[in-house]
Amino acid sequence: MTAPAANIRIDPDRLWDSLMEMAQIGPGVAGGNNRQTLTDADAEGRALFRRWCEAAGGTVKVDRVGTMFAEFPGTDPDALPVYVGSHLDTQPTGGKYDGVLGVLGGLEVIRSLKDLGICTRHPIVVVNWTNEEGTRFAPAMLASGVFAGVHDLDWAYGRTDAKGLRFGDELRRIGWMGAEEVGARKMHAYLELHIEQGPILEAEGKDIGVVTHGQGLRWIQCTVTGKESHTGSTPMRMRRNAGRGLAQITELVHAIAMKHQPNAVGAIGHIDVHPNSRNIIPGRVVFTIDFRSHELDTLEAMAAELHEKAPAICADLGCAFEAEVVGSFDPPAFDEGLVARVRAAAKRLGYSHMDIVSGAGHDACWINRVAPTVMIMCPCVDGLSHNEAEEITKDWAAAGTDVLLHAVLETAEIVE
Ligand code: HGY
Ligand code: MN
Ligand code: MN
Repeated sequence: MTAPAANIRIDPDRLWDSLMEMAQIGPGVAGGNNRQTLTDADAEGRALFRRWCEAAGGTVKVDRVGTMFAEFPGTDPDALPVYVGSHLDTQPTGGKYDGVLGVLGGLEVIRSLKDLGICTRHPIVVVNWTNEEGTRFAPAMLASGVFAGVHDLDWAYGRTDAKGLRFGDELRRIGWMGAEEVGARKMHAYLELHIEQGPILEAEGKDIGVVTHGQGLRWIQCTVTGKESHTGSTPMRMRRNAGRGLAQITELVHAIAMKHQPNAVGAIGHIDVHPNSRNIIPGRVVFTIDFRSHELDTLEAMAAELHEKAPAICADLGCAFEAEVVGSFDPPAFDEGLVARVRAAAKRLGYSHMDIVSGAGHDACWINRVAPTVMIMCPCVDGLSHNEAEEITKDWAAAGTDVLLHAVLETAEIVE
């Protein structure tokens, strides 16, 4: 493949302006975003993205889980398209760049090709995957999981949020349930630009992360059932306090992760206490454990220890314990040829770079099962993400998108 000349670059100001304009939609309360999947804010962000893609000459198609595919033709209509993208949905206290940089970076690649008058043999498609975050409707990466054949469409439609609203009903309500069969598309390659969401690149002074692997993940939803009773008049020896089960399992999760350092991680981020009244002993606590490691045997050992020890902890407290795996994927290794191409692009462009394993999960982790896939990362300030204070610099955004541009051009083949 012909490598693009080093002076082929994107327009950093246009990219940054697009990021800031999208950030106006579904604003948070502290400078970030709350544009959760299948909310009216999500619908508004989708409409803006569609307008931008159509203005750039694209045709936007939507599949049955609402994923958006903005198609830009190549010179060879029979060539499989090169896909670039990520997600526009955010956490409830999310940042302006998680996912959004990958979608709008993909659009910036298209806009730059038009500016530069560059054509490619393969078509290029910019993707916005529905519900990457999994915070409103578990699991994370739901739409890309259906696309990759990991989840069944009807199972996805039946996922419910904390209010009992169904994914399929909410998708229809916001008007983004498309007709296209999910997963029918074949890809020549998939490339995803994403902020690191961790501290490594900034600490090492690197502009670019060449992502060789992702961490595997296990989301284990636990239910501890004790007995609601009066916090004042129930003798301590008679209590069946589900809250103590949560407290002891929280410490168990931490201890299990600390056994597998330096890479394994474990925490509990989602907790529902019932009835959550100041003067009632918790009768039921539902919470989700998030274990991750880039080593499959470590991941499986952490989950096994939890399943072995948690029931005994709860039995000692007079409580019942149930567990359900609500999210799971094994550590992905990305396409070696594409990884080498990303590394060479960073070098050609003069950007400092290093190989890295993605700590967070991404749609690329599922798409890696059905197409040659690679990720490109840029640093974020203090490694902070899933926090409204998430920040990156314009230079970091531009560097990552320049590398994406070059990797896409080599993969889609420039037509002289
Ligand atoms: O959970 C994750 O790793 C991703 O940010 N959804
Ligand atoms: Mn993300
Ligand atoms: Mn995220």
